[in-house]
Amino acid sequence: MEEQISDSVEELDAVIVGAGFAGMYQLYRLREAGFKTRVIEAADDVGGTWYWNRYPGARCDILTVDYSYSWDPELEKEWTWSERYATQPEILRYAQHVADKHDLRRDIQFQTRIKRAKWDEDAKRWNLLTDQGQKIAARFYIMATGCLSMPKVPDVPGADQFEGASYFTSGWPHEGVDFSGKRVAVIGTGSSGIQSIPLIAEDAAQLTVFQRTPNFSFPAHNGPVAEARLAEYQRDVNAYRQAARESLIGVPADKPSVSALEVSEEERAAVYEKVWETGELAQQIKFNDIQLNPEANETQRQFMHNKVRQIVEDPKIADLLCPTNHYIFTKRPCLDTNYYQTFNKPHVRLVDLHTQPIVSITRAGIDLGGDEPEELEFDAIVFATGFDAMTGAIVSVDIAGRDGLALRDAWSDGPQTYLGLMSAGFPNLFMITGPGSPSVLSNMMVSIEQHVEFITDTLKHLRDHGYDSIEPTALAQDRWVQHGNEFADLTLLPTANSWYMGRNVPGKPQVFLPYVGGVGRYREICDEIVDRDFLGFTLDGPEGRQSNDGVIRPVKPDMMVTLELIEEAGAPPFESVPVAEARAMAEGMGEMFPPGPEVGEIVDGTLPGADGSELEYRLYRPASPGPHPIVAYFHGGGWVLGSHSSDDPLCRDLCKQSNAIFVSINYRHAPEHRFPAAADDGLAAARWIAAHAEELGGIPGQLALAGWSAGANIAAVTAQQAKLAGGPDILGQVLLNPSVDGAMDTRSIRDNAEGYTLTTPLMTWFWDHYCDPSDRSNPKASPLRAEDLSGLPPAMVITCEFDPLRDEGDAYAAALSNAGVPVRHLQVEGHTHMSVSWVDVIVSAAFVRTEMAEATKDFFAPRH
Ligand code: N01
Repeated sequence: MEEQISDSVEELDAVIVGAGFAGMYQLYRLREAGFKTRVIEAADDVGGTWYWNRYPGARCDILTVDYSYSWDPELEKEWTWSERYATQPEILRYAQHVADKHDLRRDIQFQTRIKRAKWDEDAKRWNLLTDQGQKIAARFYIMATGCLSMPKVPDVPGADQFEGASYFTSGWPHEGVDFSGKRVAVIGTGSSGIQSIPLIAEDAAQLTVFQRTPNFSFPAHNGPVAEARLAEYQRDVNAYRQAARESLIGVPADKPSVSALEVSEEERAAVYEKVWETGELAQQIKFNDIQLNPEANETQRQFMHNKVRQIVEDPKIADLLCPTNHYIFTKRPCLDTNYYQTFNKPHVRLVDLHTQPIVSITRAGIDLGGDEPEELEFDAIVFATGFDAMTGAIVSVDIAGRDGLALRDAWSDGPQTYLGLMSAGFPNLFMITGPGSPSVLSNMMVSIEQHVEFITDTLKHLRDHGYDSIEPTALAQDRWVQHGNEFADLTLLPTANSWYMGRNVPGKPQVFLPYVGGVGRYREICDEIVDRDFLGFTLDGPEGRQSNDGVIRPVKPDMMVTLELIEEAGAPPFESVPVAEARAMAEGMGEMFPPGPEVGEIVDGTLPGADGSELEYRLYRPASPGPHPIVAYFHGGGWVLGSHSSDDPLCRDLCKQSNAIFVSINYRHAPEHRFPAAADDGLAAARWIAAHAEELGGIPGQLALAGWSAGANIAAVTAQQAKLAGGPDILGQVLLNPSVDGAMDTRSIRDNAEGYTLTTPLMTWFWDHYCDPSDRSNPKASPLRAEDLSGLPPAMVITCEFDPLRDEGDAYAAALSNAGVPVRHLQVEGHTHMSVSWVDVIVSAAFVRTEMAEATKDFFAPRH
């Protein structure tokens, strides 16, 4: 009520909401750094999720040695966990111990909630109002509200009519609940249900479990922490913690490098059995494609089904407990103690809500519909129905940012954040483990500590440099959201009806909420942003404004991961070894890539080159009945590497998609055959193919050219030479990342010739092998230098944002167009010189090949 609102305004540097592990550590750090800080907490003590979730069986599902603070070395020594997975009371005692030890409670205001938060642009402060009517003005407002703290409103009709006792796992009575002799219903079989059901079954006279979706659950094998694990940890605690920080999910674990489909069924079964026995979620993923490939995923899913069928005696119940509507690991898997065994007990019943849906909760119990309607009576109903995850607690506060923009509105289509830490339009508002950060896909302790340290260092930086506000730029934020979505879309994760996707809350926008790139990579990104002078942030203060707009990690995630793998492999650069060795290396690498799609037929043959020598070719024929148009294709490899078969996957894909024959030519290579051998072979091959179209299965007169990189150079030169020579007739040219100018003096070379495989030394090596400096301005080497481009065949030119050759390709597309040549120019965002050629590896570039195929079809059957 208005009259209860205080007139006075308390001034603080920072207000933190929430006294869980995030808020406690944030308070410790900010206080230590000299910021006047207060934590506002709704509960009457610390602990956050561990304060509220007191249901029977509540434990962590990450080993507690991992799920503990690493920032206090004394604490590491003085606290010993009694079990691998500590119970909720023990974890709460740990939180209380930390609060005592560091005297945190003196700066925590309990039993208080923030009701409203409004940004004051003039004062550069947040004006906060608590539910106690208290006004606080704080420069920084930090939401440490947890990812799973806002219980989902039960969307079961009649929930408020029930006259028996109702309990929520997310807000369990502190005094506990005695279920002995009671008829108990549990709705929900997520982690909370799966942990509590076995213990409730021990007490209750009857237990009925209402299951909408079965979950995957591994046995926790709880007990004392394994000696080996403890020894690994104690040997060098700091190294262990560092390994966790650099890992994928915040727990030290080997990175899987083998596909589940690469090993035999027996080997796979042995691996799954072994990880099942570990009882650790963090060790379950041992193959690199489990979260990417449905077929690979199916192997572990089947293993899990078999386990359930071995444990559960009634085959019908076992079937119901086997998840079939989502892939394993696309929902948070559970850890249990005797969950499946519980269904062998005679007083425990499983109701499948798909065949017997809940019609209503009634005064006496639950009415079921479907084929077998029933009216069931209960003394107690337990709702284990989950949370409005990741965004619920943040948008539940009335937050108004710059120009009164409501956070709720800004996020109406899903959370808009930069790094899951801040949101544009809401200066100085931080979220710890917010949506867009690894958060719930990681060991929360590791992610919490990283965010707390990032925020603390940022606040210190602002103070030290005279800034009083910080906010992400719209561009940086949009591209971060895009990056997160693209990363998630590479995996199977968005396919499930999970709370990760917001699908458990009716009406919630469906976007993948956490960042799937992993904690190690994410940490590197955050560090790089700071190193690059707060890239993507605007810092403002009385002494000036710094807006370092830009995009972090703009390369598409699949390309980014592939580049990282290449770097880790540490192969020597091609130009550092003799040519023969470089060719062997290139061939070996090619063999590691997926083969590309099936085509109708592949035929190897020879044709005469410009000097009369025999050139090998490989012909790719579509599966459809012929004859087909023909594309003469020139492979990449800088005129030095590669052969008629080295772009096999690309040729197969283009052949299949364009329904044209592709003839890939092994033109003569440098340094054995220097300029203009390859260029001359291009024309010779085109002529021969035109003359022999019929016997190749082609349609006479239907010939186009295509090439990639140096091969696109040959294709472009061949088109020019054919024009000058008056034939053969070329109907079109597809130039993928063409090398068209030996001057090597463009911005894209300066920007992209490091870190994206095609480097300046390598390009120089190629050019030097291919031709003398004096020849480089010859249009037969640098087709961009041709004086007259008019009358050339229609072209499709593809250039990629992170290709050093981008600018020369763009220039060639523009020059062709200016000369009146019909040009389709595709400028591909977020990709590199290699992206389009790596078929079935860089899936985000697959659309480019489809466009290339469409253009090819158009050459042969113009639509206009
Ligand atoms: O919630 P959930 P949770 N009618 O959303 C069902 C963490 N956690 O509290 O799957 C009928 O997973 C719902 O069905 P469906 C952990 O990250 C950790 O169990 O939507 N059923 C589902 O079965 C976890 O993932 C630990 O079809 C309804 C269940 O309720 C996260 O918290 C322990 C329904 C909800 O499962 C959330 O777990 C506990 C309806 N109207 C939790 N609405 C540790 O071990 C929902 N359901 C650390």
